[in-house]
Amino acid sequence: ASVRPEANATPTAKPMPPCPEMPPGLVGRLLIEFSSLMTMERVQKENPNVTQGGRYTPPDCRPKQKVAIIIPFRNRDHHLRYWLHYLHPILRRQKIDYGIYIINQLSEDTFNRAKLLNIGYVEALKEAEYDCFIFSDVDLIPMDDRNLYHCYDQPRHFAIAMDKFGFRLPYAGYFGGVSGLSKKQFLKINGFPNEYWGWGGEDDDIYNRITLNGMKVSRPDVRIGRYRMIKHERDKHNEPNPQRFNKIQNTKNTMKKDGISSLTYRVVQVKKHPLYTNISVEIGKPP
Ligand code: UDH
Repeated sequence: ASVRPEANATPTAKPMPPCPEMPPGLVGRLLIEFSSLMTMERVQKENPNVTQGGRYTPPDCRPKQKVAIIIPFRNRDHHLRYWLHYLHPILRRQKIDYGIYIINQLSEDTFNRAKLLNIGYVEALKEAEYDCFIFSDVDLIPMDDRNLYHCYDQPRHFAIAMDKFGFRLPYAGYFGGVSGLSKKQFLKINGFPNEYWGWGGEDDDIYNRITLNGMKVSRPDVRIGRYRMIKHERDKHNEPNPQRFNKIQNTKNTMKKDGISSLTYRVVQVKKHPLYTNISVEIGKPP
């Protein structure tokens, strides 16, 4: 009897090329709008190849990195549907191996963006061996798919040209909106600060951590790093933090003790949805 050679081959033995630096399926500039009706059913239908919990791996090439995308969240379901609608197809064209993690702050106490991002880092690592972490606000959509969502030699700032700032960097040390650090870069700065309650300052503290630790922020070309923000009013319980100006003067002293090394929180629920993993957490409140 003849044995066909492929009968013995396991699917993983199939030779796959490494993913290209600039995937050929990218389209460049994108039309982004927030007026059409967006339902979760629609977004799910558009993305049948995303697996439970919002995971995806390119079927035809070997990605170099495994990317966890972390979104700080509370009460923004409407924005999340748009984010998923736009980002899943972009990430697929970019040939990224990724998982989407929504870190949902429970209770009505003051919001704490950077602490939620730290939690996302820890919780994503419990799920898979991620080596790259991209931290994105839920209301920011890239307008060009050449802005590749992976990690770089230096900490990356992606959202450099937002519509609300006239498609320019608002100031040289701006690191807000969407950023990305490798595991090594993240640990070098002891993660992000946990002690910025309310709006503002935490992104500047992260920028300080990066430069104080001898790293430099890397950015895309200004024609590519363009973003649309979904317009919204200020949320309740995320008022501007009046302490932020003082705190960002002290990063050098605070970063060693305040960060991933001092993070405490309680996970209340981990729920895998078709297009994302929702992690609901109790993070306490300001002292
Ligand atoms: N976020 C939530 N829920 C909240 C607060 C913040 O999910 O209640 C997350 C969300 O991912 C958001 C990010 O934290 O994108 C940053 O918060 P933000 O969008 O409030 O910050 P931004 O600087 O806006 O974009 C500040 C308020 C602007 C008010 C303008 C009124 N015209």
